[in-house]
Amino acid sequence: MTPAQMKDAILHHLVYTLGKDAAHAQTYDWRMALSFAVRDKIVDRWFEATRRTYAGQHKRVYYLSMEFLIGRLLKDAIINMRLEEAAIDALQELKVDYQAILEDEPDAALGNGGLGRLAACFMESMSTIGCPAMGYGIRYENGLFRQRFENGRQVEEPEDWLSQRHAWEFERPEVSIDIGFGGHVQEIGKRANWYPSEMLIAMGHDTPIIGWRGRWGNTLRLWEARPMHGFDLQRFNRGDYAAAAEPEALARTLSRVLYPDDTTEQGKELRLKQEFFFTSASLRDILRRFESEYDDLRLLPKKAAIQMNDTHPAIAGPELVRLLVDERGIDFEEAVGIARNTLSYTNHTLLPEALERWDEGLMGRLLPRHLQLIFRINELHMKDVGTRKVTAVDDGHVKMGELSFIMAHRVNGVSALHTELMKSTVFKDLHELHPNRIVNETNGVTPRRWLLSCNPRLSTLITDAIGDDWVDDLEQLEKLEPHIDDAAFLESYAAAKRQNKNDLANWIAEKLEVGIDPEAIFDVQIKRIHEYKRQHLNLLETIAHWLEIRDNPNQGWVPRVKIFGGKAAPGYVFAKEIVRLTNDVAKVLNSDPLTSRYLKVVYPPNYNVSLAEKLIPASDLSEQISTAGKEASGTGNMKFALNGALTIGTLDGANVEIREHVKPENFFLFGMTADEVMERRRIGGHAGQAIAADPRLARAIEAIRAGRFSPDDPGRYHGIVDNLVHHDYFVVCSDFTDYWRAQREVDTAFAAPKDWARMAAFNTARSGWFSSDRTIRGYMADVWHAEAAPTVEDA
Ligand code: 26R
Repeated sequence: MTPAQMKDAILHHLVYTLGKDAAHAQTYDWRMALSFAVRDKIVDRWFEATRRTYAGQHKRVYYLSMEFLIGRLLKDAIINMRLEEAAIDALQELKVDYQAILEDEPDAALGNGGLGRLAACFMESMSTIGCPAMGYGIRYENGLFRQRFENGRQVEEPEDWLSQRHAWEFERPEVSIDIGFGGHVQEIGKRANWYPSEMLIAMGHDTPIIGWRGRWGNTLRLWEARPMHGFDLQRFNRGDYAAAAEPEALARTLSRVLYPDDTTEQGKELRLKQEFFFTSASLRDILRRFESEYDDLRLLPKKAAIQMNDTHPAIAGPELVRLLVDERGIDFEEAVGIARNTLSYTNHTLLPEALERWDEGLMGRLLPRHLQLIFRINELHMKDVGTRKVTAVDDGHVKMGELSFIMAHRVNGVSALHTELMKSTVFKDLHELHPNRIVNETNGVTPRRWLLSCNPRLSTLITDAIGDDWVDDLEQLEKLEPHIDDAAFLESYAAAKRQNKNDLANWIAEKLEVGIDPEAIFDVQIKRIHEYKRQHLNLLETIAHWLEIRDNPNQGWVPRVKIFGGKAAPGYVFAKEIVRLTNDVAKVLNSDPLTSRYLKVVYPPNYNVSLAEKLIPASDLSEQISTAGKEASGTGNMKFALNGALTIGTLDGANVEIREHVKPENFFLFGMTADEVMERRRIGGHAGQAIAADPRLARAIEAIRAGRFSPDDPGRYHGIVDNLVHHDYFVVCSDFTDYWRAQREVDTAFAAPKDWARMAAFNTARSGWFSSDRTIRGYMADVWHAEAAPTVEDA
């Protein structure tokens, strides 16, 4: 596409799709016009991919996920369609600011964190590879809440990304599926009829996901909940307007909000309803498509692979069995076999509070037929393996992890360490019974968004050095290794980082009114706020360091800016206190004339995908400091390493594999191993011992306790202090001393800029394995048994 053609396409959409003339168009209008112009190009590729999938009778992958944290889509689409030059030139002629247009797009925040962002990276990689696939989820009207700070405290506000027209989706009223809840079951022979007492409709909305160079496009189909019947006209005519609208409002609540809990189990009926709603709609859509092509349901596992992203779609097991048995007359045992060979399950956390369990009573009320089938599936499994030791139904609860395991032919962990821990802890018994079922598929990230698009300076440098094959074959980055010995290359590498840091410093000055020194170490911890991720360990080190600088302010300290980003679940009191403490610490440190040129803390609110895209390219140090054994993988850790930030981290999740790839000497390791953590917890008073042994730690805790960061309310953080001193389940105190040591090694290393640049460049060169393209190829080979289709020629 030439710039002139692009300009025509934009103007065409401006006038005929948006009904605006150029003289009156606002940023929003230009953004929509550009999006539609780009979308037109995508649609052609997308149709072609769909045609090829049908024509080649390829196996399809269905990725069922409660979350897709896709963020902004416009730049991604432009880059993958290779339309950047045309768009920039066209807009320049139209005198419209390209960057302002990109920034105008709201983030699609349909996820909480890692699990949802992984699903988004997977969608992009499947399209790049040409894996015929479809993502299925919920079209939340309100995505993850918007975070604001009020006197340092987190305030949540509804996020309303759909208050403007969404440029990328196509409404599919013809794809409307009825979903039932409640009611009763009538058994007739081996089958049963379920008569739900409540019905609503799931309507599809399709977003095309285009791969690199437009070679392939898949669909993300998100379900919107709609009422079966419109409003009640009788009631309306009687003047009872609220009651008339009630059934409609009730139905719509199912796709109203994304549950904002990152961990704590919410025994919420609405959540179970959401899970069944999107899972059932997706399965019925999948079967409908399958039956339009094939007439033997026993072929299903050959032609469809259905991935359950964590246990949120775990009801897929019993629902698929129900659809096969009750609605298609297949024998129960055979149906279980077909379902199991089609389904697979990814576990994303071993935290006990995040493993879903549903009360039998609730399940029986909402999904009476499914509860019956769960009992039968469980009995059949016990019969097959010849033991009653493991069970999916226990103590009046349905355990969704066990149910998923039993109903899947493959179960995977998301990093090597996490997979081993699955085998030895949560799924120990099931693993012994099914030793080939658990496999590892270490997570990855898409290099298109997380390098090419977010870090143009580094991307250009890389392409100048080794060509651009790295974009879809990221392990080509190893070709950078010889360049690392070239002083000119290293200098350019450092210069790109430096410019990224300047940009970020300017952005922070403008948005937060905090001045930061671009020469300082940009030390970044961005992720959901959680005790196991230990933002408070980072804060304790910050405070201890601050106190030490104050002791001796004229020594030549290596300047540092600590950047935090992340949201706390609204009901997670401890996490919210950490948010507030971070802001209180920032306030005191940033205004301390003795120390602020050496140490600052910034905490931009509302961390999300587009903020990550700004922060990661400008980072020097990546904080990956979770308690070993608790972070299943992490994916932010990979984005940082790829963009040349060095990691300070524990042997947890994918950190272990990152360290192996980038070499131990280019990674700041500290802390106990997962085994050591488990042992340390058994020692009574481990925290007290650690505090007694390290005066720096004792002083930092005392500063918080005495109210130095909350002088108007000295007791404000006694909860945090008591937890640290008396419980400290996440062994913050026991890891502090080694963390401190590693941080001082960071100072020393950073003071030698050439060596630092070499280490950073080495991280980039060795991060190729962490591409989600590699991860997807692993799933295709080991889990889905699917092959790529022949892709379309390059865009
Ligand atoms: C059940 C419900 C309350 C719930 C629990 C936990 C809902 C959502 C979650 C989020 C979890 C499971 C999550 O995001 N896990 C993260 O998955 C990433 C992708 O695999 C990992 O990198 C990351 O380590 C892990 O915490």
